[in-house]
Parts: sequence; structure tokens; C-alpha cells
Amino acid sequence: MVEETISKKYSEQKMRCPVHLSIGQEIAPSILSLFTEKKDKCISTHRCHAHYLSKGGNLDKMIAEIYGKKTGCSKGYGGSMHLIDIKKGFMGTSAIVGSSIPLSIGMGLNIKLKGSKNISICYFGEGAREEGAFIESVNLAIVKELPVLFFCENNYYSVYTSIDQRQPKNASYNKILSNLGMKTFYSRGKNFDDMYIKIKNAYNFVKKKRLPCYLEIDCYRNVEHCGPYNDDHLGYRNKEDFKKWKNIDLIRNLEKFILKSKNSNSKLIKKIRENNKYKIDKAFYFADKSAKPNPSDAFLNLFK
Ligand SMILES: Cc1ncc(C[n+]2csc(CCOP(=O)(O)OP(=O)(O)O)c2C)c(N)n1
Repeated sequence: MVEETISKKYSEQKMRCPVHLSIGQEIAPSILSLFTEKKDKCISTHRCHAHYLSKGGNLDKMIAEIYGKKTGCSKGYGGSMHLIDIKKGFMGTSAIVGSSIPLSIGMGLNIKLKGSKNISICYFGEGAREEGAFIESVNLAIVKELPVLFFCENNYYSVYTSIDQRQPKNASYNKILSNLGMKTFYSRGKNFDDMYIKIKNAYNFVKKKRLPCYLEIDCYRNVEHCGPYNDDHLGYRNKEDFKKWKNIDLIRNLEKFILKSKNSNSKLIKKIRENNKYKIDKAFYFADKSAKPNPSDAFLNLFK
């Protein structure tokens, strides 16, 4: 609902940063949020809205950040790709593909040295997995026995290039990483129960064994790579795939399933939607009314 509102309001030209929406990919971080604790440290990518919100990131500050306002979570410097809420253990994001992965190793090492019981969580796409930083980080996490959950959201595309054009046929990172000695989990993303169990097991594995693991879930972004709309007129994605994944939409299907079940509580679902709408309207109002940074603020926080 947050991103649908971003999409609806984007043409007002008040949000001047690029946005990479997670519509279609929201269920996995939502499931993970059922298990994570505030003290777990999480890091993410350019496509970070769902990760930030599911870790409890402040909505008002997120929207203000996207509006480039002083009250934003990065004081309006960063925009959509630079969300952070340290109080909630959401440690930041980076627009440089693959660059946040090594940071999760640092977070894992910090947790280990402190003897804390929490874990480090690193979200990334299958495109980032092709960066050298990924395999270097995985290697170090295995050797140093770090409590890091590597969470790969495989939406098959890096911008407009499909995975078939980028990787050898039948390449399996699950196999590669298992051979390196890492525990792996994989969900095809088409069945709620399967995804729930894989995410729960992956989280509990890292939490209890204090070792890294790799979790991959297949998913599909329902909107364009970057921007609030749809770019399927460009023809880089197969129309059939698009239809197939729209039907799979696990959030909608879960809602339908709940409504059909005996103890269904349609009033509760309606209430959740109304409550969300209220919070979203409030966040957009807050962002709109907040002050812009001063031009001179651009020179603060620089390395000299
Ligand atoms: C080092 C680097 N190379 C290229 C880019 C341009 N770029 C931005 S997003 C993106 C796609 C990344 O794909 P993936 O990691 O699968 O994430 P997704 O966008 O699918 O969520 C690319 C190539 C970049 N930001 N950083």
C-alpha cells in the first residue's frame, strides 16, 4: 500500500529521487519480520522499501526521505535508495550493487565479537550475487563462522537483462555454496507454506548454530526496474511470465485463503487496510509539510 501510494503520487513531482519498488516481492521480508528481533542487524540494496518497513523502519521518515526533506531518515540527502533506522536495527542500504554484502560481514563479526545472540541479515538481488564481493563475503563468513543470513531475492532480472543471458545454464548457487560448506535454503516462491518454512528454518539455523546460511527465494517485481510505473511495453519480459506471477501473488492469495477459511475475519483485514491507509496518509502529509534542507547543508558531513 505504501508503494502503491508512491506510484500514485509520483507524477506530482514532489518525489525527485528514483524509486525501485518491491511490489510483487513484499511477502518474503514480511515473513522474515515474524522471526527477527530489533537487535538483529539488517542491510539492504537500492530496492529497500520492503526490507526497511518489515524491520520496523519509521514510515514518516522514509517518506520524508523520498521527498528530500530534513526530517527524512537520511536527512534528505539520500532518497529512496538510502533508508536507515538504526534504532530498529536497519543499518542502511547502498545503491552500488553488491557493495552492502561485505558490510553484513562486518555486522556479523561485530555480533560475534560481542557475544550477542542476534544475527546479521543481508538482502540482495541475484544480480548482486554476480559481483565479486558476494563470493568474497561468503568465503569469509564460512571461514570465520559468522552469524550472517544471506537473503537472495531472485527476480530473474538485472535491470532489463534476464538471468539466462547472464549466467550459465543450470547454474545453481545452492550447489556452489553447499560445496563451499554453507547451509542453503531455497523456495520457488509459489507457495506460501513452503516460503514460510524455508525462511523460518533459515533464520533459526543462523540464530541457533551461529553459522552463516544462504536463503534464495524466487520472486517477480510487478513494476518497472526503476520508477513507479510499468515498463512491459519495452518487451524485455515475457508476457506469459508476467501473467503467471500475477496469479501467484502470495499476498493476495493469502488474503483470499483467509477470507475463505471457516474462522475468516474479513472485518479484521478491512481494519488493517484502514489503519495502514491512515498511517500512509499521515506519512505523506508529514513529508509534504516538512522543511527542505538548506542549500548550505550540502556541504555538511563531507570528508575533507
Ligand atoms: C556496481 C553497480 N553496477 C551497476 C549498477 C546499475 N544497477 C542498478 S540496479 C541494477 C540491477 C541489480 O539487479 P539485482 O541485484 O538482481 O537487484 P534488483 O534490481 O533485481 O532488485 C544495476 C545493474 C549499480 N548501481 N552498481
